[in-house]
Amino acid sequence: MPKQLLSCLLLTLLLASPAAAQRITQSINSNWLFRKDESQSTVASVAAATGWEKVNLPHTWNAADVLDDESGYYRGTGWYRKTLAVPAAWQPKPVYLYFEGANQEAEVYVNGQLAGRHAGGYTAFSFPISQFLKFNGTNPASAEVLVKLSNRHNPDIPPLSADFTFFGGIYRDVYLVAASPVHFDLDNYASNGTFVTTPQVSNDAAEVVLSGALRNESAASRKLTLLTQVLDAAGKTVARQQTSVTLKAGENRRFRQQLPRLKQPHLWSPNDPYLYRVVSTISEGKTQLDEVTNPLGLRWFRFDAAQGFFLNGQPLKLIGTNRHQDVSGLGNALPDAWHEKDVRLLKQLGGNFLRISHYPQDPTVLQACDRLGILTSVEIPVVNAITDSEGFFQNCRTMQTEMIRQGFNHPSVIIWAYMNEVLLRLPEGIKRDNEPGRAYLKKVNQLAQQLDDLTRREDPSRYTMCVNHGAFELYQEAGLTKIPQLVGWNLYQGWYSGELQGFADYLDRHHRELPDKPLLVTEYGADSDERLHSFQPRRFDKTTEYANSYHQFYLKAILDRPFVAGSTVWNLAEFSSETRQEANPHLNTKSLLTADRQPKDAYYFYQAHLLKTSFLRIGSRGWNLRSGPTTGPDSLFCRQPVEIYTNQPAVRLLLNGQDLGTKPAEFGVVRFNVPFGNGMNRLQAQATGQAVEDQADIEFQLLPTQLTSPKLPFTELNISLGDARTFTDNKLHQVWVPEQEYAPGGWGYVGGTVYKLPGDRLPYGSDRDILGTSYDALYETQRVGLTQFRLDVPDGEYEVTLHFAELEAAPAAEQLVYNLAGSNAAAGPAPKASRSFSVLVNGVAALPNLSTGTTLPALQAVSYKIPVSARGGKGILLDFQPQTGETILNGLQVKRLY
Ligand code: GCB
Ligand code: CA
Repeated sequence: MPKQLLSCLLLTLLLASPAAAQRITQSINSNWLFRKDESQSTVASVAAATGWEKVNLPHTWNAADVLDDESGYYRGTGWYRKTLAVPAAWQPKPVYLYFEGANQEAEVYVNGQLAGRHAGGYTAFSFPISQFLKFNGTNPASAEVLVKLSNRHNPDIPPLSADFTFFGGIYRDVYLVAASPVHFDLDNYASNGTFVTTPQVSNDAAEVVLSGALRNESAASRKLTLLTQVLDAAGKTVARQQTSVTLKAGENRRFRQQLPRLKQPHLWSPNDPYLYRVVSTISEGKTQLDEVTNPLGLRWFRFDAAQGFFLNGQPLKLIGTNRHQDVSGLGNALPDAWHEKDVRLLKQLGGNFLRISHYPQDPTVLQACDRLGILTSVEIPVVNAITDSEGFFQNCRTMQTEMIRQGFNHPSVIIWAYMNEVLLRLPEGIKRDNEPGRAYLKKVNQLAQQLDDLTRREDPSRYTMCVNHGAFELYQEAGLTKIPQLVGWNLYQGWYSGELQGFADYLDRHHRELPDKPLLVTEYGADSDERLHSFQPRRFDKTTEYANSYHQFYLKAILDRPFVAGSTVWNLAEFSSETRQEANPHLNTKSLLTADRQPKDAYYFYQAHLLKTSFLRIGSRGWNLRSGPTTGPDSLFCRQPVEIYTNQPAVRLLLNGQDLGTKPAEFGVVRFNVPFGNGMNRLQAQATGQAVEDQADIEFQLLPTQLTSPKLPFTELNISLGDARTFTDNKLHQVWVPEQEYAPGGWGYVGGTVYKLPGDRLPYGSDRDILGTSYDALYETQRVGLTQFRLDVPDGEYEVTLHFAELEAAPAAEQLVYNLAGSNAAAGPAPKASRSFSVLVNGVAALPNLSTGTTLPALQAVSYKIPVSARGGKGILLDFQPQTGETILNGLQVKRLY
């Protein structure tokens, strides 16, 4: 009988052998009880407590917390409990509780006894629990599992602070595992106890090595066979290695199996993510006792400081995004399918690289990357700062080890990183150039060196990386451009500071001054709130248009420089950052997708550059409700720009069937100035090269420039004061237009200035969270010191709504109660002398006493709706009369009733 057939037969026999000897893994996500507990209950007292809520895992106790208007979220203790019925047949088996992750400090009790503790919210952990189980004959053992969990700030656990929400909870899957007493190591940092390496891979051959440890927990010595097979995607065995081992009772033995070389291996790459499987079994005679399987992708790679990244000998520019585990409404408690969906959205973008930041994520993410062909960098959450304590250092080392061992067998991983912008927030009292500052940098250096050494020891086949913010000398001084093999830069020139060109200059500086150090642009991005648009986009205005020009500049600079090995946009999708204020409070909107994963324009722009198939897409998908004044008093259209993204040379655009001409693409973008008419506008774009086309319907609300124009009767007007942007409210089907100065026949303010924060502060308007509204962007801008607002509307009955928010206020005292960590919220403007003023509507003192603190509470949206008649051709006149301080107006809506 041929050998292969024999082994095949043997395998069949083995598989048919009693299942009881095999390892059993089952998720135990359903039917937990949860209780928030600030009173520091004990294990004994909490069990008797009332008020338990039924939950399923994954679960976070902050999902709703972050949706409300207020800043801050619960950072404290939560308890979980569940009663398990452990089958009697498991009595001889080692039983484990396995947590994919729980944020952030866990104590796990079984039947009242401590099974284990774990620090850190982003790596898996598992504890043996057999010793706590009380079996009684043929009855299942009942196991009362109690998990005490805290997401409170702990100076010894990273992250200390960061621009994302530290959702508390058991937010990933939990499993119960029962193994045979003889098994692969189950006590190795929650890894599966086996590690696949590929010391040599080429087009001709591949070497595969499996190492790990075997454990005999039985009372007798055992004669065992360890068999490892490599199966191809079709399930055919292409390599096998069998080893005999005798394990004494209680023995834990390491092993290393080198498999016969694979000839002409099918390589793994983003275009062809071919996966083999490595199946390893422990058997005793004909009985299989344990089995683990691992994915195997055969590839080799290197980074070059001058030429970038090479995969399988070919240059490959790494392009992609960062990604948080976050979906609004769910927080971090995502079902696996959400993780998978995000990776698919990156693949559909044309990306080949994911920076899994700022922490290791659900195992589903690396599984999906292996399968879909996305290369990855994974890091532990040492963000913004460190604590100079042995506890902190130890936790970092443990996390790094967990991350590496748990993710080791994923072919998608090419980088292990360990710090993100660690010098962004120097601790209190510490200045860069004072003695404590120098000592602090030294500590940071020591930690980096420890983590780098550890990583190279643990996994010499991947690269190490440290990710820095754009403070070149500071990171050099701390040694962080020297210690790791790769340097990642998070660069925001033209966003947080300076001009776009500063980005290109920074890259060139790195190349000039650190010519031997490969670099990646690990972050870059600009906030964009899909509701905000501008024709004079500028830094920090949060408009789609500014974000578009930012990405267009950055991608070009990246592609133009072969020494830039890769880049990842910050971020794939919008994510929760509870401490943020601004136009969209508690949300970071630097992303290619909205929180509901709808593409922003920039997503299409990247597709135009990255996809290999013909691509053409009209931008403005999220801006299909527009408004604007007629171009000149007599026309019935308004010209506004539209961007089209394509990898074709030129595009022809039709508006309601009428040809607007053909224009060439410049760096993937074709720009048209479209004369939008009132109502529906159908745009049809056709690429000249290939037969690829796209269509978009844009509704336009054309505004009369002369309000009495019979051609375009006045209906309503929504105006954002102190603002040069338009704001589309899709839910209410309304568009707010920027303020303008009054001109006879039209509408506008008289006098005053645009609200600006004191000094050279960046933000657009105020950057404060305005309470009592989800239209923060509108309330954050304001006209100050105006004397009138006039609208020369035709005679009729109207309703005017005036919107105010007192922006001059000290930071709210109750801010960030639970956020002991530093916040991103910039210190607000100092309180100013309070104001009081009145507004007369067509001569009537409709709002006689608007004043700070009473009718105008600080940072609170306030609006007043007032009916008004326009008579005798006098239109609507609002008079703003100050008593103390200056008058203000944030928004104005005028609607004709009849
Ligand atoms: C960064 C941080 C990231 C922030 C991002 C931002 O540099 O690494 O965590 O979210 O900037 O949006 O400011
Ligand atoms: Ca999971």
